[in-house]
Amino acid sequence: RKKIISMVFRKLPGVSASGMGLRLSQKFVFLLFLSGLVTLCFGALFFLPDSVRLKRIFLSKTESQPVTKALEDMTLSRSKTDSASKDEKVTSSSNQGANTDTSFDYNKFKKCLLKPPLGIEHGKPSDPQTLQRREKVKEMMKFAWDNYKSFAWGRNELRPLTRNGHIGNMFGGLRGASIVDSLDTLYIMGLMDEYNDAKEWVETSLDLNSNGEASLFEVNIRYVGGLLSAYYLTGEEMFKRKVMVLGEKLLPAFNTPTGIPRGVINLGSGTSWSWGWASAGSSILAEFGTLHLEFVHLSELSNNDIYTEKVMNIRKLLNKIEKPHGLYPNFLSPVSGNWVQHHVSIGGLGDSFYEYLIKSYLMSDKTDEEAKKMYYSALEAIEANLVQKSPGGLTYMAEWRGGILDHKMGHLACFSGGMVVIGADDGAPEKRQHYLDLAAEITHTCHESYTTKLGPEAFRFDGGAEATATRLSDRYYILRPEVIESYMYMWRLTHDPKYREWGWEAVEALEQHCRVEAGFSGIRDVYAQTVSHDNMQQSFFLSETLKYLYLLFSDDDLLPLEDWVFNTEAHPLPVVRKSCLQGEGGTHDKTTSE
Ligand code: DMJ
Repeated sequence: RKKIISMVFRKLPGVSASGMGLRLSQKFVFLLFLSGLVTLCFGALFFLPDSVRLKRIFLSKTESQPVTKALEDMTLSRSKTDSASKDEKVTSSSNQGANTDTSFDYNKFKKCLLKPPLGIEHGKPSDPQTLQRREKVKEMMKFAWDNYKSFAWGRNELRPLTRNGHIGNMFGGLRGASIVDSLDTLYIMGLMDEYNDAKEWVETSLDLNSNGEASLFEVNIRYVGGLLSAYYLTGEEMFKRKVMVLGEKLLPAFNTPTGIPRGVINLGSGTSWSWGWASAGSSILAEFGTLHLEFVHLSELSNNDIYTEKVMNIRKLLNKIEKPHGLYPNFLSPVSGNWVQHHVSIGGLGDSFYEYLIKSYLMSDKTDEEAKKMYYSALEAIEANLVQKSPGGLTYMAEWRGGILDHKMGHLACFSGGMVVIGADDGAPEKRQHYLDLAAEITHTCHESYTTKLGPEAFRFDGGAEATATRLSDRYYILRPEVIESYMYMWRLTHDPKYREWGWEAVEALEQHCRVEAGFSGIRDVYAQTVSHDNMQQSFFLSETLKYLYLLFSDDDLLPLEDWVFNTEAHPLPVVRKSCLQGEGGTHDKTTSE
């Protein structure tokens, strides 16, 4: 420091070499220099990309808003129960004195459902064969769960061959992904002992004070989605308290120049950044575009608009930005708000963004006209640019790279049969039949890719290939749900029995190829004669694959589509009936409620 000061003085003209005057001016100049330095340092910190905490302290009142409102709610609901866990107690102490009752009225919510609330008897099929198939799926769930409980309890996933747990690095130190992902599946299947074990674990052991690097998308779809649906299905306040604490921890990810969140967030510090593999620090369409359903419900439960504002801001930007041929590329800069690459896909990196547009419309009780408009225009652009017919007559969705088509479809893209069919009714009347046909054709293509009754990660339509994986690296199957998901929606909306038959083929194949002594495992090559297991029971197998199979063999009154939309991890979230919730409540025949 001395060196710097003397350098500064040496350059200052007019400073006398001796006496009082010199000491005073030296002090003055020194103070001036020091204050300049401090200002510079603070300024620089604000412009660092991850200066989230500083911004929180010094800027915007809206950043602190969720804390107060969400906690008001929690404080009030906590007075009804004394089982709040450590993480909730810590935050509640900062909210002494909140006294406005903003808590969500669960009973009113139940009255606003069109079909009566849940009971485990719902959906029981009268036909004995279907019932037997449904029981089989329930047995598979119990088997997967029991093994997870025996060998991996509290870890994120089960490794069924080595009989141990897997933690991974997607959830920022959060544990028990398989437990949170399974809550609603166990509940709707009536596996009540298992559900109660899961609930107790969430209550006593789900520690939200973790400090690791999490995928915003994965934590949102699995943990936030799982806790929200557990709350809505059961009315257990504990799930609501947990999800509000977690929801708030995700908010700093939106502190970017555009409000488009980055992909990775440290749940402890709130610092966020982009995936190293995402080009030029971009955010991924399927990640920032798959928050809407959960965030709207976080606002509903907390009576705080901040969550809805965050996702509506994303939508505003997407609406404004120019889209090549009406398409949405997969990479967007959270700094400039511009597309980074022109790669468009209905599979990985793009998929659930489109899904959430139509589901936002449906979940809003068909009032969200903007989501509706965006969905049907996106679908039109997809049809014009991506939908193809193979020489063998199979309809598929190719990928688009700056105008050049890659004739490949991922397993992930097979959800789109289900997406197109749930949106068929609300499109232009003259398009209704067309959408039903398109959904059926895509689902048929995906079924064709299941040549060994399970299908590869990606299949191609070039060089003579017809829905087959031509590369060894594309031949794995990791217990993914998308094809079965489309069977379930196609069944619900057409009641064509072939979808139940196709679902049953998948059950038999899962039993034959993926069931091992201690759980279910993915396989490395769906075409190989001798099976090679990947030693992983993914949490989405319990959350999605088995749930969709169970629903496929259930009657339509189990989670009726008039009342529920499924998030992209198959967690059911209720349709928000604003006028009913704000009024007297009660849309269904009260004699059948409870
Ligand atoms: C799930 O986590 C979700 O379905 C997500 O949208 C895509 N990937 C997996 C299942 O394949």
